[in-house]
Amino acid sequence: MLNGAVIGCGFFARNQLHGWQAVPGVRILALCDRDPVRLAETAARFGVTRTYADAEAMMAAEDLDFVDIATTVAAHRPLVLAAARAGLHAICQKPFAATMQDAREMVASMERAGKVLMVHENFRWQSPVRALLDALRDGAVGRPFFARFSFRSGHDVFSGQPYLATDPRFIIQDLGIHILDIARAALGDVTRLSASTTRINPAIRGEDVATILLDHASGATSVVDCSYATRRVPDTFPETLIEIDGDQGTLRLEAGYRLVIQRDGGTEIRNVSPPALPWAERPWHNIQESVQVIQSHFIDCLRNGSEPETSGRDNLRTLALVEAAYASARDGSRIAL
Ligand code: NAD
Ligand code: 89V
Repeated sequence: MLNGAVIGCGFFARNQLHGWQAVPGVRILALCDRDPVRLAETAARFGVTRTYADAEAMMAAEDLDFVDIATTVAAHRPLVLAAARAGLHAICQKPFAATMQDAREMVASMERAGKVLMVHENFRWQSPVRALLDALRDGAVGRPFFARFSFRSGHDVFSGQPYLATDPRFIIQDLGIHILDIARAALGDVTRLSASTTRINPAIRGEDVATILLDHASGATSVVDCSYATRRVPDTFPETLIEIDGDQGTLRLEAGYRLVIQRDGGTEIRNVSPPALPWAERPWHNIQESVQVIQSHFIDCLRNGSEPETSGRDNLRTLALVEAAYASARDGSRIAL
C-alpha cells in the first residue's frame, strides 16, 4: 500500500481525491489546506480524518510515500522543495512553476533526493487524445508534416476558478500549457516559436486568445490556437480538436470525440468518447477521467522505478514553450528554443 497526502483542497482537488479512490493500492492518509473551511469540508466529503494547515508539519508527522500538490502555482516551489527535504515522491499540478529558474530548482532538488517528481499535466492523458497519439505512433498517417491543436470555447471558467480572471497571465499559462504539451507529445520537441495574443473579455486581466506557430525538430510545423472568447454552439469545452497531416494520410480528432483516419482513399471513423466516471460531471468528464489515468501512471512509475512520461524534467520543455510564447507575443519576435 502506498500512502499519500493531498495539499490544497480547492476547486480541482476534489477530482484528484475522487481519482485516488479508484487507484488500487493507494490510500490518502491526510489532507492539508491553509483555509480551515475548505479543509474541513473536503475532509468530511472524502472521509479523511488527519488534517493539517501546514504542509511541512504534515510531511514530518505522517508516514507518507508521496504528496499530491493541488495548490495554485505560487505554492508549488516551496512545497516541492519541502517534499524533497522530507524524502517524499511528489505530483505537482500545472503550471509547474512561476519561472524557469524555479522549475529547474524544483527538478534538481527532487533528483538530489532520489525521488520521483511528476507534473499533473493531464491533457495528453485524456483518452481521446491518447487514441490519436496511439494511431499516430502506429504510423496511421506516415510522417506528420503539419498539425493544428485547437481549443476554442466560451465556457465560463471564471466562476469555478476566479484567479483566472485576475492573474496577469491567463490562457497560455492556464490552458495553452496543456495544448502545447499535446503538441510536444504528438510531434516532439520544438525548435522555434512565435505567438500572438489578445484579450477580448474586458472583465479579465490577462489574454484570453492565443495563436502560436511552432517548428518542431522533426521538420513538422504546427499551430496551437486557444480561445476562451469564442461563442460557438454547441460549445466544445473542454475538447482539444486536432488535425494532423502526414505523408500517408490524415488524422482528425473532431468535436464529439470522433477520431477520423483517412489513408489510401479510405476513411475510418472511431468513437473515442471518454468514459464518464461515476463521480464525473459533464462536460468535465473528459478532464476528470484523465486525472485517474495520470495518477495510475504515477503509481505504476513508483512501483517499477521508471520516469513518468510527464515528469518534472520533461515538463521543463513545455514550460519553456509557455515562457517563449509570452516573450514572442510581447515583442513580436520569433524565438529559438
Ligand atoms: P484553488 O484556489 O481553488 O485551490 C487551491 C487551494 O490550495 C486553496 O484552497 C488554498 O487555500 C490552498 N493552498 C494554497 N497554498 C497552500 C499552501 N502553501 N499550503 C496549503 N494549502 C495551500 O485552485 P484550483 O482551481 O483548485 O487550482 C489548483 C491548481 O490546479 C492550479 O495550479 C490550476 O492551474 C490547476 N488546475 C489543473 C487542472 C487540470 O486539468 N490539470 C484543472 C483545473 C485547475
Ligand atoms: O485544465 C485547466 O487547467 C483548467 C481549464 C480547463 C479550465 O483551463 O484551468
